Amino acid sequence: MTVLFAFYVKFLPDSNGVQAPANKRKQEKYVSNLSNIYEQKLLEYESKIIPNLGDDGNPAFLTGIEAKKGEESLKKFALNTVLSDRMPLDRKLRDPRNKKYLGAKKFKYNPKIKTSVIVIFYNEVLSVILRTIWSVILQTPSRLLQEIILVDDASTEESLKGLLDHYVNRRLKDYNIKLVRLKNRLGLIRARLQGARVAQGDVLIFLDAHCEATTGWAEPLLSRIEEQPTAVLVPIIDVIEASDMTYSTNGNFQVGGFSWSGHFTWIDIQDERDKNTLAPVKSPTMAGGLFAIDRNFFWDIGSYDEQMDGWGGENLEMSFRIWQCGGRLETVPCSRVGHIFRDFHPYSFPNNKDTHGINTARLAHVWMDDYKRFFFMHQPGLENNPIVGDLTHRKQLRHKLRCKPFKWYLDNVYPEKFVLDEGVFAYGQVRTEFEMCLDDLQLAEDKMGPLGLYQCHPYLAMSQYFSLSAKGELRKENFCAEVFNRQDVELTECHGHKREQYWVLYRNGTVYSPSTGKCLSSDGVSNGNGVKVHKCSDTVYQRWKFDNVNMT
Ligand code: UD2
Ligand code: MN
Repeated sequence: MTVLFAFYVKFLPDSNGVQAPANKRKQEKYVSNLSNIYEQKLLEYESKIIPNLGDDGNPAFLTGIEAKKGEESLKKFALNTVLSDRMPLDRKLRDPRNKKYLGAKKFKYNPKIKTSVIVIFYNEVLSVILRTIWSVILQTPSRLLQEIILVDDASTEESLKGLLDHYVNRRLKDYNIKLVRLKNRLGLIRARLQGARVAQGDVLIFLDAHCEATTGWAEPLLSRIEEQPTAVLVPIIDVIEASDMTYSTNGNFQVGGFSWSGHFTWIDIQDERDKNTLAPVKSPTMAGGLFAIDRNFFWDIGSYDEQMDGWGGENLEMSFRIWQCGGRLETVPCSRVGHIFRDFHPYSFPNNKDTHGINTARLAHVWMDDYKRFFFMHQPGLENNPIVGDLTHRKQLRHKLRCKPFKWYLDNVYPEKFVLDEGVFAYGQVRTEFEMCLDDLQLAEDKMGPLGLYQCHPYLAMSQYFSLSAKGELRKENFCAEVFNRQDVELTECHGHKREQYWVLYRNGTVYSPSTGKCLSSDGVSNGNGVKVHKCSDTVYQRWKFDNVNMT
């Protein structure tokens, strides 16, 4: 193991945090005693591992008191840590790649470059981190693996200190593992940067500390970078269940999108031809945790925004930057890595800062040009807030790299993205003559619910922002007003096929539903309830006024 003194390395503290005595001989004895203690601990831990548990990625179960403890740990850490501790660290997984293509000659890769794999962690479970490392060691041909770099973002968890050092020294001594200990918690963005700074491989592959790499995962990533160093690649991210560690392959894979509120979303592949191919598929954004990038290109294109703190936003920042500044982002379907998706963050953030919001405000200012208006409609409090910090360096970077405008990105990389106020018939608040407005009634981003009516807000809030699209959809970002049972109007996922999601706006303010022959009506609807379609009548209840109308 190489321990990097450039950063802070805690020298084998004992579990009570007692410091070693100064005298050299005594110190050597102390270290050897301590090492024995860790070895004991490790042997005890290893003796409890249940052979073959979870093999092939099958669901794993414990029984009795351990099962109960496991369930409790799931509530506390969003992950069954007891189960993970009992599963072999080198568990075998099935080859998750699509068998249909495996024999094909052109999918035999033979890259000649090496990668550094960078795994950052803050208070993750030791067995989960070790399983991540073992999966990389076992699934990556050694000729392709320069090193594994572990970056500890100043974890406070005791098992991640001396015991982890000991494990790396003893059990992983035949592999090139570097352990970087950060003195203070820097957040995942700067932690990754520290890892990248010591990396020597031609390529950097970043992984979260709760992943499992599978057969042949690295070769197609490295091959593609060898052929096209400006391509940044994402494997298919399969799901490892947090409750029973099942490895589930995600059949019809998706690529990355984003919402105007600044969140990463999964989207279906748009081009039908891309669904059944093993060739890399264009991806507008990436989830952020698992990706491969040429090391020089990583630095040339501006690595990360070092002023981003904590968690969140860096993935969209990097995605937009890569595309706008001359790179490409692609998902590689025959490279697959499992990731434990957790229901909540098992760790807290210093000062409870909304780092996702602040980081996204930074990227919106730097990369999104005028389109940042949509993000700040969701987060008005961040628009002119000094908490967002100085942006000079990132703006200079954009200038220096002569990056393209965000509009170019939307038009060329993500043309499916619905822009709320472009190419639409009308947009904004939609009011009745009684100062009531259409309102999504705070519909969650992924659920359907009634299209409601609510007192108009004096300022424009996203819950009252609607567009009448070029296709005649009365819609939010991804949800469209659809008539059900010929009377109720629900917001549901847009399907793009008109039918009950088709609306026509007349000059007098009537909003007509051709599929039912009825009109959108506020008649008898009280504050906070759903609007209906009724037989068309020329009454005030069927007149709607959009803030902005583009009809001629
Ligand atoms: C997703 C990404 C994650 C990151 C994040 C946005 C995937 C699968 N995961 O969230 O990599 O891009 O979106 O920022 O794409 N960590 C630290 N220091 C901290 C907090 C976290 O080192 O202060 C580590 C953590 O131990 C983990 C990694 O950062 O290894 C990512 O954190 P996460 O797993 O909680 O994020 P996730 O998967 O929800
Ligand atoms: Mn993660």
